[in-house]
Amino acid sequence: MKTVFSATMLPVLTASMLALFSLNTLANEPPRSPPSFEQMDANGDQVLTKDEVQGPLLNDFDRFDTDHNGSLSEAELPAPPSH
Ligand SMILES: [Ca+2]
Ligand SMILES: [Ca+2]
Repeated sequence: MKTVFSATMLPVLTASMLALFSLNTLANEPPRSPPSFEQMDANGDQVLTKDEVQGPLLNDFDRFDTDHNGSLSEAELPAPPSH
């Protein structure tokens, strides 16, 4: 009887584990697109300062800041990747 019980339960357990794994994978998946200008502009003044940007944008901040006023306007941002 023990063998029959295990054989019956195994697909159920496997399905449960797969479901949990899928949920966990979805939860940990990074956002597909980078944040929009509006999302990065935390104080809503229509320009991005160094404390509002992160990652590659912060690393290349001075390169993107073509008028060297210490902030990035939407026009100075590189175009988002098109799909
Ligand atoms: Ca801002
Ligand atoms: Ca600028």
